[in-house]
Amino acid sequence: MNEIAGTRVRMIATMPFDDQRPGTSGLRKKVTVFRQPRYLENFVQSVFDTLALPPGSALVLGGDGRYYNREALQIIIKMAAANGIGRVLIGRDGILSTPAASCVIRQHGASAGIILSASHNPGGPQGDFGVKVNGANGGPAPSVLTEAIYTRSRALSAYRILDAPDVALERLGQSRLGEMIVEVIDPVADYAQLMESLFDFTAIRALFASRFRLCYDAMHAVTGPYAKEILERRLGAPAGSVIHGEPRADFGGEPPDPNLVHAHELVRIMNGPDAPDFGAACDGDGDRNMILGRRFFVTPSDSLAVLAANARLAPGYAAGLKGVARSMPTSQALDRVAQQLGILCYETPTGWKFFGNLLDAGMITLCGEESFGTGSSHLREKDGLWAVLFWLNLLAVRRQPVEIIVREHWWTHGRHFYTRHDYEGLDPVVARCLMKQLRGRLGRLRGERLGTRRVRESDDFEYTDPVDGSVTSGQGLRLFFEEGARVVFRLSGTGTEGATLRIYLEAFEPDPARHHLDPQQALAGLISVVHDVVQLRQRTGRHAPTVIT
Ligand code: VG1
Ligand code: CO
Repeated sequence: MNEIAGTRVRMIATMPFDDQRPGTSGLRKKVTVFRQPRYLENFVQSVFDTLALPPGSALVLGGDGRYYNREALQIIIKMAAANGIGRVLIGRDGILSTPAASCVIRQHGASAGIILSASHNPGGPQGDFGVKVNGANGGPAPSVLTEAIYTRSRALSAYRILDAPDVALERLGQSRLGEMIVEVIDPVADYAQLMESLFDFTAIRALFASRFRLCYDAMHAVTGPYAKEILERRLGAPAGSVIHGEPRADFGGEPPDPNLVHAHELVRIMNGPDAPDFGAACDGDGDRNMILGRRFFVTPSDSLAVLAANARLAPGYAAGLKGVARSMPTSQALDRVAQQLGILCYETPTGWKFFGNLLDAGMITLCGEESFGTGSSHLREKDGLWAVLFWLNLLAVRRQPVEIIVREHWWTHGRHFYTRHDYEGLDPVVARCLMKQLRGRLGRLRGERLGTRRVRESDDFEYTDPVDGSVTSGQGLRLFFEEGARVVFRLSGTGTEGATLRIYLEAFEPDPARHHLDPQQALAGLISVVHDVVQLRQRTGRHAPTVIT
């Protein structure tokens, strides 16, 4: 046993676990799973072994404040010290939103980061927990690395931890743990400064000084302190503009998921008689966003396209966009903007990690996903508050209602009707079998007429990264119909219970006379086609999706 400055490094024998394969966004499991003896330790040691950081490296640590955040952090801090990390930067009280962690890694030149979050999944003792690993660029570890971590986790026989008391995380400043420096930092400062450098805060302050009103729902999650500092203190939004701004370990008992179902109070306010001009919400760890106008919902795919089309209005993007990217299931509204701007639009698999190379190589400036994720080259995670500030900047310049801005966008570019139907909690065997059989039929479906539409093309999405040439296959089954309509089937990689089937539906409508339609109505034909083609009811016993977004 080694002695480090009076504290002992202990090697603890562990048994490998076989279920520590990270999914779309880190390792996500029930809290009860993470609290099993040696479970967290096993994964974290696998991370340290795989990263193999040079001794003395700096590591950023923080989480979304959910149940088990603090206990897990104390374990990770002691393991970092025992694994030769030179310095850890930790958000006060163990708090860092996912985008803020990305920001801190980049600004402080850290070699890596570990973010504790299960994003928008429920919190509390019976809820979910998660561990994400980010690299020196501030972005999620690429698949090769997460696979290597998984391989290591199945072979590990011992982990290293410092025998030391817990570290105080309440006060800013430096302390020592063995030979490692522990630096507790303000979780908001670096991030808020970055936002000020990108957007026209003077114009947004002037907007708030007029009669403009905002309702921002932090969903009792990590963005509360960020939103209060930036929106209320720095930008002058009236006190109370931020609702549910106190972070809680169980997010107030509801999933911190910014959609029309879970952000119900915000939705009620925005649909009410005296609705504010602008509504927004972010998720548990602050990387997702939902944008609302008065009695108007902006789909994430449209939001991304509108931001791309208006990017020059924000000082940080005044020079124009180098290129853009969207995850494959995200609607093709962005592609039309890119075409008009004369820039390339890349199509990547689901998950933010696939944008990292394109951003690092300077090939894209803006990117996003249909799942309420939007971001840019300013850091390497999707960024909820950033999207809200981008919209505020746009509204401050254009001084038009959100709804008018989106309708004008449709008028110019045409409307991509879009919806996602999720079937949650399916029997994993049934879900896998459904996908397998559809995959087997893809070729035969080509040219066939389904309902009123003909299948023009079909495939199983495979991505070749244009930067490093790596190939990622099996990323979603696609049916392309005539006139740009499309259906995509994929299984979720973030759930912790059963399997979730996601069905993404899209149809293009150039005719402004039809732009007022409800997406469920406009897509009704495609929806019924989908049910028939995979015999959804017969196989799953479900008559309707669990969640529609
Ligand atoms: C979901 C979304 C995906 C997103 C991921 C992580 O993944 O569909 O677009 O990148 O969540 O977001 P899946 O595999 O369940 O479809 V977050 O805010 O949970 O970090
Ligand atoms: Co999230």
